[in-house]
Amino acid sequence: MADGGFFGWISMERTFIAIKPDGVQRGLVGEILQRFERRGYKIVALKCVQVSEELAKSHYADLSERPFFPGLVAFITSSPVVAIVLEGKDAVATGRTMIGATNPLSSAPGTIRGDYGIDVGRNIIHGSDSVASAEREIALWFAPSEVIDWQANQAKWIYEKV
Ligand code: IDP
Ligand code: MG
Repeated sequence: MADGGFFGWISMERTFIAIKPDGVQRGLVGEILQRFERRGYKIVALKCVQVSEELAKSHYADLSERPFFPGLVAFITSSPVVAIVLEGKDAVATGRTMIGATNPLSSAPGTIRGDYGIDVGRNIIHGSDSVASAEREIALWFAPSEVIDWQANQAKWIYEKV
């Protein structure tokens, strides 16, 4: 993987992205993937998942005491989710920037939630909020064999040093 070149303190990372049931039902999978691909992020894992209650509760364990938790679990298990691992420089924080604020009404136009969403409980997409969360979520959603190490031929046209 790239060492980051001049901006070497920004590391190559993996982040967990999930297109939620609303994004899948609304036919936004292609548009969302295209944004990340065009930016230069590499897809290293991808699958369609009918989420179990167990997986939903584990994924959102930090929010289990919140009043909206039952509704969130019901929503995320209601219809398929597209689960993705993206790899690239600063993938976690830049992924969150591209996704936008939790409440779509507060998300800037140009972000995924700012372009496609209105209600907080229908905000289209999940993205890991830290490198530690990304590691936990990738391990929760994917078997190690489902996450692929591969070299993108275009890497040298995206990064100054590869
Ligand atoms: P994030 O997805 O931007 O990281 P979190 O605070 O981690 O936001 O919340 C996880 C998810 O829980 C949100 O994306 C949203 O789907 C849902 N959620 C958060 N706050 C609310 C709320 O106040 N009402 C309903 N759903 C909420
Ligand atoms: Mg979160």
